[in-house]
Amino acid sequence: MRKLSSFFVIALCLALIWLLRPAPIPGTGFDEPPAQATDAPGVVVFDLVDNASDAEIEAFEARYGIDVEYSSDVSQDEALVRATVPDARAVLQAVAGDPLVEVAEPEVRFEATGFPNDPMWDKQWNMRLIDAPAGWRAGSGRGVKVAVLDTGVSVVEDLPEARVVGGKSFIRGAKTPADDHGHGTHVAGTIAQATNNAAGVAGVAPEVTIVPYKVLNGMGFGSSDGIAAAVDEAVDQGAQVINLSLGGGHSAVLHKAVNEAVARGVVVVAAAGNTGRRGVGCPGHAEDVIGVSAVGPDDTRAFYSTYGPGVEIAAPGGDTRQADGGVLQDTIDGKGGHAYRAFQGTSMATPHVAGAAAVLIGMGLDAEAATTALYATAVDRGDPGFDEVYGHGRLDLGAAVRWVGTRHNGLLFGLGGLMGLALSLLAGLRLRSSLGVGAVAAVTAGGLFFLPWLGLPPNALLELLSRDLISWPGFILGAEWTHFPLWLSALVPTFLAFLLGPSRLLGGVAAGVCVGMAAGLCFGAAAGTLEPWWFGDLMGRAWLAVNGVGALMSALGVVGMQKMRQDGML
Ligand SMILES: [Ca+2]
Ligand SMILES: [Ca+2]
Ligand SMILES: [Ca+2]
Repeated sequence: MRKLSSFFVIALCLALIWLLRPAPIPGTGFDEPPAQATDAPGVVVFDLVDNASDAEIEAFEARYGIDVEYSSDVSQDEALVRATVPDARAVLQAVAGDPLVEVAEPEVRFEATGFPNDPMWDKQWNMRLIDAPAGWRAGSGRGVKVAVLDTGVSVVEDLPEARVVGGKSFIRGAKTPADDHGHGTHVAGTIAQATNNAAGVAGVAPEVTIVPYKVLNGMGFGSSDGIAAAVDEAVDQGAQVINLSLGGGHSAVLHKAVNEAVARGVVVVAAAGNTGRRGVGCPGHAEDVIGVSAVGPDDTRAFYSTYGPGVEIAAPGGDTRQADGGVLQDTIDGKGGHAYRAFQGTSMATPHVAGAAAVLIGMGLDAEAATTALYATAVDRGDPGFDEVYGHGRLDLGAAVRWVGTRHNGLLFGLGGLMGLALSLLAGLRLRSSLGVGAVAAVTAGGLFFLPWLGLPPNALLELLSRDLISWPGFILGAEWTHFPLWLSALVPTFLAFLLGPSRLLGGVAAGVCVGMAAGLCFGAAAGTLEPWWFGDLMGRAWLAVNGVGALMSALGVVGMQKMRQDGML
């Protein structure tokens, strides 16, 4: 019976972890897709089986009709070689499965620049102000559809074709949603500019898909019914965020369209306007539409920004009167080419918010939760609290991402606590002991995640205590140690179980740590948030799951010992 219920607990906890797993939480690095080979001539790099003999390498060359050389004069032991080939993709396909080849890839160019390597990054004060790099660490809005309703969007050097998909023109005479003005492409660039591609500038959410809807003509004008129709269409096509860097007099038709979009779970973001006065235009004034006012490089309201009821948040719109004070993105130059242009306006502020919302949605939040996170973490500017000029405050994507991370720890805290309590109660421990095990498990799994909210002066110890035990090596030794496989295993829990399990005082603590670690490991396996070294994704998850169950077994052992002690059998 005891055995049966123990297995039942394990199954229940694992099912809970799987069901409650949230969206992936940011990893520690910028997750670049692997380099793609083209069928053009190029250099292919092969990591051959270590200490491959000269004869083996010569046979390899003969097999594929290529001529390899060592990558450097010390590469012989690692058998790292390179070859210039006429068709890189064909060669890579041909060598796939060759027992001599450990890894093969097209040569990847690296530069000795910082991150990101976009050469004009230093002019992007706006991206630094909102902490856009935090968004890149959080997945860059991968897989999220952002509809840009504007003058159209054209593919330019720093906005690759793969990022701009589908769309439609609602302007008579314009067959496609291509841009014939420059405004829409610039706006799309702020959201999705190719980032860390060693060209041009960066964007807030470079992995999103931009769906362009041309609702403004080449002069920058459009009509309320065309815009309303495009809003409906964008929602029908599955857009999760709609960017409206436009505004005008009140339109009941447009008002209804945006309200319906929000009701259907879409984040709708609109510019407050550029009148410099009080009185937000339509559709930004709509209650459920995120109205965006603009700040300049000094982080105060830009001189042109409209304010008043309807503004929910502020974001960088720039001030081109100052040197490098505008918002710099890639757009069409009107002569068939492209140019990096600095614009200003609430139109430029709006896509920062749309991109930030897309990053949060990409982390697994729904529209409402993403909006809440943006509001809750905006940096308060102007009058204390909510005000008509900055709304909830100025956008801070870094704070929003961290806020979501805290929620992740909060969830693990609850899960770990529940598992510890259930396990102990089902094993027959008294309520008081069970609560103790649950409490230790909760803190182990989620850390004292609420500490940052207490308003204490920041210090490293508080930060450490606010983290889950699994992330401690990453915090103490450096981010890469977060994924050290021997820590992400049942090793420490099992050791603790043996060492402290028999102790009357510390047995419960050991059981709690085991359960907390088990919760963290199983959660990592389910959500894919932990990536142990040496393993691929699937093997890594299997490692975490097996070790999570192992840690749980250790916990069961300790709890069993405690029960025997309780019954006077030990
Ligand atoms: Ca770029
Ligand atoms: Ca509003
Ligand atoms: Ca304020």
